[in-house]
Amino acid sequence: MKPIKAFAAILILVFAATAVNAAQDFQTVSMPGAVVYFIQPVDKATLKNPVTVKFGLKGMGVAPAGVEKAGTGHHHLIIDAPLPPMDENIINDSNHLHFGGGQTEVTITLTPGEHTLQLLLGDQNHLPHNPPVFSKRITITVSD
Ligand SMILES: [Cu+2]
Repeated sequence: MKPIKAFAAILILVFAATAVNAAQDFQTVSMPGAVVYFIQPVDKATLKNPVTVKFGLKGMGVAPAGVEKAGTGHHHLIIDAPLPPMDENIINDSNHLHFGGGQTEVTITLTPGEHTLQLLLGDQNHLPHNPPVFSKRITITVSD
């Protein structure tokens, strides 16, 4: 490798490492061992509308959006979508519901058929924690 190319490669590496650190710097640190999970429904459940979803959280606390308090966050319910980027504010749409008031359950109406649900904790700025705290993705069937 010619010296100029080696220098360019080093610059790119330094820039990439800085970018990774920057992403971690603005994220709220999660508590070690924190777990978010569904109290209900259970995975592979068949249900009728309306569907009540209850959010469980161990090892961290729930705080409303906008409240900066270490070891806390608020719930996001992801419906029929993959996990969003972990270093960006969680999108707010019909597939990504925010519970910025600190709610720990919701009752929703879904179209009949199969749906996936997943929980993702976000900090006061709707940003996933570092490391992120998300549940297993479950599948439910709505029968009516
Ligand atoms: Cu949010």
